[in-house]
Amino acid sequence: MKTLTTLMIALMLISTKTNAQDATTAELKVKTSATCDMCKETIEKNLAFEKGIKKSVLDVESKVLTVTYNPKKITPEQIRKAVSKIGYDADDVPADPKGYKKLDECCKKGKVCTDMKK
Ligand SMILES: [Cu+2]
Repeated sequence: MKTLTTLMIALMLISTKTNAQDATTAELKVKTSATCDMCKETIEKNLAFEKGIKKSVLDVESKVLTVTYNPKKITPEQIRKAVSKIGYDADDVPADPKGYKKLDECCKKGKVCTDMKK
């Protein structure tokens, strides 16, 4: 019985430690309306200035933006809003018209940059 108690305490300590590490780092995947490498650059650069965001990587192919962030400093809603402000859809948050207007012509929805180069 004593062994079991010791084991349980040990397990509790281990899980507390893991939780403490996870508390400042979380990952969020956001579906965006990005279309090309320029969109990728725009989004990643802009998000780098956002407080609480540690890293953001956009996969152009799937349009999914993976954000590594500190949940104590920023919420998923705020991250989606930040992406919208840049001019892109973020999951169910539509692109902010002001940000969208500033985007390069080829980065606007429904357009493909490779078509513009032809
Ligand atoms: Cu683009």
